[in-house]
Amino acid sequence: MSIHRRSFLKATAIGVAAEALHASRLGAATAESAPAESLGAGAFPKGFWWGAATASYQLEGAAAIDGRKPSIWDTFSHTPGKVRNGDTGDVACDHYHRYKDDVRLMAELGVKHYRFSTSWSRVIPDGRGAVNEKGIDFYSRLVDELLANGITPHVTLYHWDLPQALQDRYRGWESREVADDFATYAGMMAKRLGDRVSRWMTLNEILTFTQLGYGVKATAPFAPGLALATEKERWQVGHHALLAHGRGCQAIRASSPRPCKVAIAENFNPFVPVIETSEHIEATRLAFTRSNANGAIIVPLLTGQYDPFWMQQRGANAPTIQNGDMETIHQPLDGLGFNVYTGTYVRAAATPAGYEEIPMFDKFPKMGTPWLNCVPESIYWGIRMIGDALGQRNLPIFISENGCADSGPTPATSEVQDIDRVMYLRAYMRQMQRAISEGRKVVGYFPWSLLDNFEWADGYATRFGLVHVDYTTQKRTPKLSYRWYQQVIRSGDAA
Ligand code: PNW
Repeated sequence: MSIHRRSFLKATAIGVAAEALHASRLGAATAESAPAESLGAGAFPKGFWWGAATASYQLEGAAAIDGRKPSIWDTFSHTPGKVRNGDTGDVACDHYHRYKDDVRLMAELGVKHYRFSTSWSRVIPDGRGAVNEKGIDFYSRLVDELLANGITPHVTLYHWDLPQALQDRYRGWESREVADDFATYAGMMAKRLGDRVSRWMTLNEILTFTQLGYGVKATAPFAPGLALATEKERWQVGHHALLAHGRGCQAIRASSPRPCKVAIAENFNPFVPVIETSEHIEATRLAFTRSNANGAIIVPLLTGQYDPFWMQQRGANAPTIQNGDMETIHQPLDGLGFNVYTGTYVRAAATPAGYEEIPMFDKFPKMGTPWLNCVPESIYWGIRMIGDALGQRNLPIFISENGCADSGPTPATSEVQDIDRVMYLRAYMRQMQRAISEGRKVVGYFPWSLLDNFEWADGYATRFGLVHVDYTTQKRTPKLSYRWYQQVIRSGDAA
């Protein structure tokens, strides 16, 4: 086994020399120092994707440059009172102009895979119709820069920044028409970049952008910030997003000049058994399919049917499904992106659903931001339940996002000692490795995020980056977690 090969190598003179060479190249350790950071027993599969993730509106900036028109997030962030401190994505990390520096940061980190999203309103400014060549050109240059640095692009086509023109035309995701417009956009991107990009994701986190964008009364936290009157309308919006995913998959495959792989990035709720006994594991399995978060999205995506228990519970509030919709939604997938931050503990209970969620409390350990309860087992159980609850044991899963906000001080001049993030990532990665060691098909890991960036309604005050960004000077400073992850990649690749 490769792990044996590695311990053997280390015991030899050649091994020591190789370690020293590695160390001096990275400049972070000496020949005498301890072996590179290891996540414990068990090797990572050969060719495991070590990556990093970002999204267009959160880092690009250049909001009104080279023909880009507003998205719903431009409108929302410019509406007083919607985003903390009145922050907007107008400049963000100015990645549009600094992408070469950022690719260099990735190369130094050692990642061979990069997940980013394309801004629909940069490439089709009115949402439908004319293509903006300057917008395409930016992504084309970015892809070339990545490839020149040995980094594989993984492109997400929708990370919440719908062209405002489509919101104005037919109220965005409230209309079925959005599925056709998304498919046209997705097909166009596959056609234009598909000679160099072969890994696609359709949408990011359907439940988040539909329920938080259209479904929270009074203080709607996410764009477009419309509180729809009924629960049925909210689930209908989700249904339209599922349709857009299905139509998008078809369009990508039909338009790509080369064979390509299509996935989606979802933050299904990774329920965790309170104690790992068979009764609580069974409760976890029930929660996994029956809960609101999963029954409405991941279940139909992967099985072609809304969860029957979930449908029955919705009653008259269930979404309206037209003939052929479920077939459209249920496209074969080449992989599943799992965005994982936190989880919900469950136990067996004599309730109609057969389980009970354990409520979280204020003092439960949290990471940097109030919603982020530290639940490392969530990554293990999420991966496991895609197999055990949905029968998808052969579907390759990659962690498309995992990370936390800083909770300590973030000095702008010296390295940020984000020991909290290191603790968090180490704990989650070990749980991912547990799943791998049990034979679950986990093919990659993309921490969120490469850089501090525009954290939606939290603005710039909440920082998720491995690299600190000083928004006044745009200076990038790798944090301790960046150095740590560099060592993990090195040790993972060597194993
Ligand atoms: C993700 N939750 O959203 C998004 O994909 C990123 O754009 C975002 O920056 C990142 O997480 C950090 O927030 C989430 O409530 C939103 O569990 C909410 C949750 C999880 C992820």
